[in-house]
Amino acid sequence: MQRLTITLDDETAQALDDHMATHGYSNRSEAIRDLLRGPLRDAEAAREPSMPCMAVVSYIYDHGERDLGRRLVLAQHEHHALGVATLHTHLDHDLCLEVAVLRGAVAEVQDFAQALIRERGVRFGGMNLLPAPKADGHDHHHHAAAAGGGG
Ligand code: NI
Repeated sequence: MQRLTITLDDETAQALDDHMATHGYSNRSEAIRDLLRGPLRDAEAAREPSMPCMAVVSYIYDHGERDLGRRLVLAQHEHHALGVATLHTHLDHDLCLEVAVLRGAVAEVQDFAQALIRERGVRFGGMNLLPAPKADGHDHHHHAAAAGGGG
């Protein structure tokens, strides 16, 4: 363990306290540790650009703004090899929330995710990088046979 002293502006400190209250944290160290883990894991993954990974990219956008809905669909088709699934929900008359699950090399997945998030008009974009399951994890055919078939 190392002991660090950090300085936060009032607004950030208040946001941290609110976050702690919402999520039931009783000490600041624990809350800050959990907040840092995701970004640090992403940063670590980014150092291995060829490593296979999964990513969950989420963003809100106004589908009518400068043809944004169409542009996002085109971008996804251009990167279809990275796409695993997309969830789209219409939040109101104008706003859509999309969650895209991607799989591929870290560098490609990050480039595509950044491109989606940076499209003009996209709001609240965020990405989580997750390690991809190992391809040699287990034998699917053996697994299916043991379970009595069914694929
Ligand atoms: Ni929509």
